[in-house]
Amino acid sequence: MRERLEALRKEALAGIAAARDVRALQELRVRYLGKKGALTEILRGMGSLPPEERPRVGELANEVRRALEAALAERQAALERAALEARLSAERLDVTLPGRPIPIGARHPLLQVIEEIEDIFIGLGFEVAEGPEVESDYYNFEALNLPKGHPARDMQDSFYITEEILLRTHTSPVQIRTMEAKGGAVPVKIICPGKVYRRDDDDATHSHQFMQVEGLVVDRGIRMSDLKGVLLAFAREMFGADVAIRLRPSYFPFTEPSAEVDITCVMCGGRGCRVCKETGWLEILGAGMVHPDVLRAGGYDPEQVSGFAFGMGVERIAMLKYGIDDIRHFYTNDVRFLEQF
Ligand code: 2U9
Repeated sequence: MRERLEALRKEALAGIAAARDVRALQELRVRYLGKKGALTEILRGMGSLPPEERPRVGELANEVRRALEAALAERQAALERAALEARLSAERLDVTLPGRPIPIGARHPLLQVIEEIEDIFIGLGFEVAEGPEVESDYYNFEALNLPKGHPARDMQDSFYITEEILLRTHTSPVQIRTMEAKGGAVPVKIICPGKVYRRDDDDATHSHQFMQVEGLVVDRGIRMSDLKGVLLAFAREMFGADVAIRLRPSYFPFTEPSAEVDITCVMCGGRGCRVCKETGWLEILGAGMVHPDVLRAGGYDPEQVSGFAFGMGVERIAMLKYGIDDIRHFYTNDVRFLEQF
């Protein structure tokens, strides 16, 4: 019996030492120490021993049980330590690795140019006014001296929603609305940035939807020289201190007299190049003295006050400033284009 116990100890300790995981250990525990295990099996045979041998064999059996329990606990601890270590080294983080860059967006170049234009005019004492993109025929045309059937309505083919409602073709209705809201008070000194819509075929220089900034000043004694001074200040801040402007006579229904405004070519400084078609000048604006009928439509007496107005296409300004050759770049949202600004 003693030999059987010693053999059991030897075999069990070898098995425990060789166990590869906690499950295998658990199986060994059941096999040797469980209710139907090998040790219990041997102890059942105690009855056949002579009584004087039983205490010593019993003691040996307890010693073997303690030894196996100790070996199981120790092996279990070692296996758990190894498993933890393996997990920790598998999950190790290298905190010195450079982080993954999070690409951040940028403001759209057109928005940047609009804000630059706004800053310049705010510096000259203007306020920024905004209004609806869906307009009535009255605010978009009628109040601006463009009655139904006026040939200039053909120049701006429009997106009509109903007979009387359309997508605005310019931001001028905002100026009419602002004058109305002022109830005849002066001064009016506003710029109106925003989207406008025209039924054009899209190409490198035309878009059916584009951005405008228009401006309006109404006060007592406003003269054409005020218009010239403001536009010269704007052109110098926008394109450089050494640019000059020139005014060419033109026609708009809402201004009289009207002018187209050029700056000296930003590419060649006025010497003549491909961009300015060898003229040395680039057209950037339309402008003029507000027509008396338009002042009246806004609630002002043209005998008491006068005003000037101007309008520019933001894409054109941005294209000239940054040398962009196709207006469609602004609307196709290719990040390789957008991230350059
Ligand atoms: C009111 C009175 C007058 C706004 C004006 C222009 C001249 C002009 C064009 C420039 C390029 C439009 O974007 S564009 O195609 N605009 O030439 N705009 S005067 O005149 C106004 C506006 C409102 C009450």
